[in-house]
Amino acid sequence: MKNLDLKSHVRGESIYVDDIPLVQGTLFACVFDSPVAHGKLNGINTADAEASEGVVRVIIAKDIVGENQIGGIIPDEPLLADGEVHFQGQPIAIVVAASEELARKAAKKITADIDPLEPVTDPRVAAANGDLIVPPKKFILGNADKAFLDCEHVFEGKADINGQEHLYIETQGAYALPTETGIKIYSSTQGPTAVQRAVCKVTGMSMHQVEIETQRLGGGFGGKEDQANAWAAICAVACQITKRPVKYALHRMEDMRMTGKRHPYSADYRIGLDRDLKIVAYDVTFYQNAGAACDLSPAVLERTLFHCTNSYYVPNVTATAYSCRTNLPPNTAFRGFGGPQGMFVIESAITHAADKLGVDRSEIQRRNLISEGDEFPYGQLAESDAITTWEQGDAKYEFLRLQQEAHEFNAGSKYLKKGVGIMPVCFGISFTKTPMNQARSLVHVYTDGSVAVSTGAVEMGQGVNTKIAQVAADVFGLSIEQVKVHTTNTLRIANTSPTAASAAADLNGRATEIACETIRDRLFEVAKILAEAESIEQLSFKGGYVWRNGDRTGLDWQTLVMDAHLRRVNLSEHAHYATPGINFDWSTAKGSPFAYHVYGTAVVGVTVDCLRGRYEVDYVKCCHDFGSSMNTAVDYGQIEGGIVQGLGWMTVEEIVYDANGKLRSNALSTYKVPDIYSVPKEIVILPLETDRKNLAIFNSKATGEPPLMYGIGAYFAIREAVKAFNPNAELPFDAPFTPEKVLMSLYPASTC
Ligand code: MTE
Ligand code: LUZ
Ligand code: MOS
Repeated sequence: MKNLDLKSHVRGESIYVDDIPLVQGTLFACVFDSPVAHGKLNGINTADAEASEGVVRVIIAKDIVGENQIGGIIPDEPLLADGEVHFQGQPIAIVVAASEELARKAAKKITADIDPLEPVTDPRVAAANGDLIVPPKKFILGNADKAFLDCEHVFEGKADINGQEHLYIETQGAYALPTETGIKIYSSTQGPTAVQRAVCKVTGMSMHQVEIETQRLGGGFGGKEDQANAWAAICAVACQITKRPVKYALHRMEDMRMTGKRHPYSADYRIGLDRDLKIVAYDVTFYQNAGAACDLSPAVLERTLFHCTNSYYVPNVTATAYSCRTNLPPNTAFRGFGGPQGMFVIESAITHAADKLGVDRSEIQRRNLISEGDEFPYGQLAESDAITTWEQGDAKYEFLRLQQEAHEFNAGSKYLKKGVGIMPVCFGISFTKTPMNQARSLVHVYTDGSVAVSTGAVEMGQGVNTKIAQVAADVFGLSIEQVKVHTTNTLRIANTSPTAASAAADLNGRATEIACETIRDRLFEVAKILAEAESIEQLSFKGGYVWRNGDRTGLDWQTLVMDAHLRRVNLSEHAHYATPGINFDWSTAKGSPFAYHVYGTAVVGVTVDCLRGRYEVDYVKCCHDFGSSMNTAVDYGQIEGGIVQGLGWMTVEEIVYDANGKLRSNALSTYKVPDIYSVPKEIVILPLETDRKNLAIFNSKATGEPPLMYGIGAYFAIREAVKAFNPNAELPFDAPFTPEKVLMSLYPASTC
């Protein structure tokens, strides 16, 4: 079963915000944003813009009817700067004009009177200044301080990880229309309810006046979990003031400049091992670069802690995390949500130990994989293990043979060197904030037998609508063509969690399953009469027919549905699902927050050109825990995409802000992403064979985020290859490993 959007994508018929037919009288917004990263905002000169051709209105902070505030977790983010500016790209004024071009032209005529203040871009400097978004967070398991005293080997060091631009193909955007009750907004958002709340805040309207509609996204990757809010709020404010429809679809460079990215982190680690290379103690401190406002940073920070020991069992852990306020655009959710950064640090610590002890890093990795029943630092016990994917991957791909092949190749090659990196991954599925793990589904069976489903899930390319349609088709025994999954709309489905945490198919799929089963059971009662069955247990639906005791009856689905309607049976259902059995208590920093974990192990092979510093990824081969996939086409696509996105983050994608907080990598000419020529030559996926039951929809585990972290293996593979060329290289743990950094590390400084 392929992704249902396939054909409309290929034909160019899929509708994104910028494709919505415009209503007569539509105006266009454009933002004037801060040219300075930190300063006192004394005044804004809008007169020239106001006099500019086609301009209907210029809006500044004091014009906002409701509150000038869009902060979700903490109210620390004005929609429009007022009195101060905190990052380059911070919206200051909104120009509303008759066309996109005229709005942009006018916005260029605005100037701001700003007294610059010293910007801070380094999270460690912010932490030293005491400038934290929230108080530090900590996980403690066992007693690391005490355990270090008995360790045979102790190593400490520092690891740095850069951010990542989301680069969704569809940029941020929204289209607001005035309605009789309030306002309707088409938004490219992962979180229609989050947009609704932000719009209510800035307009002063109630939630029942505000309708948010989302057809699909041209990618979100976390970048539209929270950060779609601002653009919808801007359109809403302009719509409310002008009483006209207002649209804003950002240009790529506006989007790159004004929106936040994956959080960069800097971390200090200390790792202690015993004689048998068992990790006995781990102490880690994370400095998260949150940017200028809270956004989702505390939740991201928490997931960094949740995944700070990755797939390993470490009995004594102290993990501390600081969310540091800097003068960068507020950083936000990005596939993995802080988890990948936590994992990179322990992988660095293990590699450090391996280097010093003269063993292969995979030896330390393998000896410390978590077993069923082991305790994570947050108190949950592993309901499964990391050893099985490692062993099944090893059996199929022969890790040692791959490593030996690389060594043999290197012995006979002067300037090309190969490296191999193994990367086990363990990722918890559920929002770590327990109340967010709920969803609703609205299912209608129409009298012609067709089925319409609405849920809170947002389709963003990950195939969630295909999976939801499969659920309904499966429960009713219909073909997928008889089911349509409709737009995500806050009038049909209220109080939604964002489509995030890889949990959308689980949560919304489960709610859909419950709704469909409720309708199915009502229909069984009718079928029992029509098909003359003794009990409903004898009945089933398959292939558009009612079956009795395993035999097809003459009663077809459409006849049954119409008959049920004439008997006044309810053919609609609105169902609710909440993940059972999960909890987390921050007062003790313990609990069982995850419905289950996804495990996997990848082996990544690279070849480095040691004259030029360039490299190629030869292969990524993984053994991945799908549970039992309900859609292999979609899930394999998620794994391939996740791997390439993870590789990009670890290798070529480099975000550069200068000391003044100006984004230098502000376009695709200066920010490199993996293209078709730089993706791995080979990606092999081996599904883990397991019959374990889990809370996933149809026992099919989430695939959205976990595969991204296989990309971390490439960093360490490149490092191996560099060491093969220059065994004395000084190799700090500082991702991404760009070709430039590789080149600089291949040769001693004196020869460059
Ligand atoms: N795949 C595509 N094609 N586009 C996306 O934007 N987002 C990722 C992942 N895969 C994304 C994607 C992220 S960050 C998440 S959390 C999950 O999809 C969300 O969808 P799911 O919960 O249905 O897996
Ligand atoms: N979003 C969120 C997430 O709000 N909470 C989470 O735990 C999470 N995890 C992954 C991605 N997005
Ligand atoms: Mo994904 S970072 O949970 O949107």
